[in-house]
Amino acid sequence: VWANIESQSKEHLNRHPWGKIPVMVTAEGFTLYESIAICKYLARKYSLPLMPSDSDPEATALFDQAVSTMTSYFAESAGKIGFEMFAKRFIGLAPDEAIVIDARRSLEQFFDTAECLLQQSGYMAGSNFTLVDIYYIPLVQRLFDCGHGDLVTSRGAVSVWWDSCFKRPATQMVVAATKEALAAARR
Ligand SMILES: N[C@@H](CCC(=O)N[C@@H](CS)C(=O)NCC(=O)O)C(=O)O
Repeated sequence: VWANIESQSKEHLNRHPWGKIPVMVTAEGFTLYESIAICKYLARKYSLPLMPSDSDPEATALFDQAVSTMTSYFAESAGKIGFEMFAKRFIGLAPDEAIVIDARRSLEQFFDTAECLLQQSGYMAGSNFTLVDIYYIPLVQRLFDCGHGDLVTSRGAVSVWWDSCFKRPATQMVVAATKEALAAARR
């Protein structure tokens, strides 16, 4: 519903030519869309210790590699499960089971590889919590909401990684705010 009405309004398309969310507009009128770009901008602007310094090319390359890994091998499948099992419910449509099964198969493979990497590194872009871990949080939370949390809890290092992301106060605030927004949408 939102996609058809709100996101295609002229006002929103001026902010985001593809009619998606999120998009941010600062008090000074600087407009930016694409969640990865927005997070990087905020981390740079406020000097948050969430990504390597530009003066370290190798660390920056490994960070970029982890961002690309997330977008290429995780986000699409996790997004499909979220869309089929969560978003569609709000517009009264049933999930397409074949899409869910296929996406889950891809995620099994993704988390098998992530398990090996996380056993060595602890976090998605190395040994520190970074923006890349933050990029995963909403979609992993959505997998739990959709009954696919076992993809995470059945794997030791993935589970430890998720617990350390989930227990962070900022994550807890986002989870609580999301629950509140969903309850309001259902009322
Ligand atoms: N790559 C974009 C994805 C944007 C996106 O697909 N947003 C979804 C919500 S999570 C949306 O706006 N859906 C409404 C639509 O497709 O019309 C980002 O990370 O910002």
